[in-house]
Amino acid sequence: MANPHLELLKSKLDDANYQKLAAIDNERLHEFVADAVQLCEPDAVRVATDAPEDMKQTRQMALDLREEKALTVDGHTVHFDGINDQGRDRAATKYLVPPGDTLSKALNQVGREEGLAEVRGLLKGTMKGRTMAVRFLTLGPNKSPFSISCVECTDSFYVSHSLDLLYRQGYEELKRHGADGRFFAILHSAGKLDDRMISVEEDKRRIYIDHSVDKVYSVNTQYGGNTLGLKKLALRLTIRKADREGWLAEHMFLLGVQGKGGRKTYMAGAFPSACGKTSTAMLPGEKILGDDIAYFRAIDGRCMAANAESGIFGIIQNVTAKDDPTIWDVLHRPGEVIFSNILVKDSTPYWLGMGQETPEDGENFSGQWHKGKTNAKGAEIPLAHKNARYAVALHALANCDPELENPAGVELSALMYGGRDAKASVPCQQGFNWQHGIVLYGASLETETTFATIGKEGVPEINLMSIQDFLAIPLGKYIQNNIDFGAKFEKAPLVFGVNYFLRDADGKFVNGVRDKHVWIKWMELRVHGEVDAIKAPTGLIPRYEDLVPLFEQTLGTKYMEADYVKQFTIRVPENLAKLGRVEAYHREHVSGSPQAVYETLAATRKRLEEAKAKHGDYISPLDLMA
Ligand code: GTP
Ligand code: SPV
Ligand code: MN
Repeated sequence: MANPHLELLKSKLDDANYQKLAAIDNERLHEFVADAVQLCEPDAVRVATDAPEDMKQTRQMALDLREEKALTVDGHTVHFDGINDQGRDRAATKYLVPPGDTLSKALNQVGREEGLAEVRGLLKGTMKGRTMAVRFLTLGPNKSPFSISCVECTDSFYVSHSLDLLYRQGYEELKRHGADGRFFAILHSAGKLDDRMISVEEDKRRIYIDHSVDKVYSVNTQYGGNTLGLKKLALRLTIRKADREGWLAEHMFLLGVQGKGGRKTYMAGAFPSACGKTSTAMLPGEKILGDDIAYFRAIDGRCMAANAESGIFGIIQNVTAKDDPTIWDVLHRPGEVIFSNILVKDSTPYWLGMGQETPEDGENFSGQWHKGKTNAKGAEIPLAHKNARYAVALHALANCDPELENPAGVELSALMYGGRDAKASVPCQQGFNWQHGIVLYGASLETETTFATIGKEGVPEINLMSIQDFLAIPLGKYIQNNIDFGAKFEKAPLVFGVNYFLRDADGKFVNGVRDKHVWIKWMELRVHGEVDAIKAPTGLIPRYEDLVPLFEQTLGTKYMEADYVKQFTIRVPENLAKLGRVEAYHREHVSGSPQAVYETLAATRKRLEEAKAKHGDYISPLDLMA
């Protein structure tokens, strides 16, 4: 046997599992798995192929190991993460930077040698007494220009089971590529577990991105965002690959918007974590194609888009029968669903804001829970975590777009950026052109931190294009790539800025949660050139008379002019203050930020000041029409 890694694998694996690895002619694969075995020392290794029996066995292992428990509805299970392991851990996530290489200082990083020694030290022997799963999955549709092979080794069968719901099987795909097959490698261990099967060494949680060799390490954590290798761990590697190859990997949903005469218009949208991607992608009556990660490629002069994933790891808080009928249905009927960090009572799941009565006790992320229970700091523990989630395959949704597996992707007509901006941006506006929208709505995105990451909630921050947590290339380069991408098309997608979180002087949201559907319908008409818009200093805003019928048709409500004025008034001081913060951020943190950013910010400031001289600090959209 020429390959020493295969020899090692042969000595450690039973024959059936060994044969599955040996059948793939790829030395790097054998090296990766052999290294994982030697480092983590599992008692057994289970290699899953694309076979349905393997998927069934993975799910059964998660139950047998008590990483998941069955719920009443057939196919439903629950998994709990540790009380302090309920979101992505930004502080513990670092890039391993090889000597001589540099990354923007806004990115968390450590020297490669030092980081490798640390994380590999933490992984040493972690799988003793356990089984390691070897998983083959693909990002993007199979057999397509978008496909990226991934291999994850993990000792968590909850993680392994979740991967089956969220991604496409990729064993045959990698086998087909053979010796030429490149793949992203992810090694995860939940580390030491307590008797509830929960990772206990939270101070030793590490998520290290070894981008120079397309590999990620994750240890002492179970929360999906820190452990599902194909989600945000691989996204960091994908962004580098996209940068090298001239395409874009984005933190965006993909939606097929239904229009006149049966036409379908595809839109994408970037919102920071817990800021509205899933909620927008699931709008009733439209077609969902993706809710978290999208790839864009220029193919034959057209902007083609595909979903990196094929499932949803979605926030369950505030999912109600009334506002979210499609997912509500999936969460109540038989079929595979993994609930995480919800409340369970009598094998039934409950969550915050579900619009119905909830029990006073049960099991949740803190263990046995009762109303009034407090945590170590004396604060009351809610019945479920705000970041409690569900994992389901997209095809379980009645309105899943039929193009999900189309290897060519779909043609994109519009994209949007939005965050939690309480003060400045209007609910919906269109950029004057591609570059203007990319800079003013994407590269200027200011938002508030949310429960999706560990740490304080509600802290304002700049989050470039809603993707800053995952950027693995210099920030300025990333912005320039986005600007350049639009120039590849004769007709670039329209770029919109939205804000679902604008508040009035009393701190109340000025929009209802369903209003976003109207903005989407307005954008659809803009794409087809069927409505006019008003030129405001920050972009093109909708006319009242165009929104009235859209509110009527989409939501069955009467849209009042006073509401329109309140929502679309241009708040000059707030916008100027925001521009100041954005510019200071770019100057200080975004090395190499494109000149176009500074020019666009300056031009916007000038337009705001001129409008202010004419109309005052708060400009009614009705005044701009004149
Ligand atoms: P990740 O999965 O973390 O990337 O987040 P996401 O962008 O998919 O977030 P999601 O759509 O699940 O929204 C998260 C939160 O925003 C939920 O708690 C929603 O209730 C809230 N939300 C969504 N839309 C609106 C809205 O229009 N108004 C308000 N006030 N809240 C909203
Ligand atoms: C996010 O935090 O943006 C998510 C959930 O979509 S996860 O990345 O899995 O934590
Ligand atoms: Mn996300």
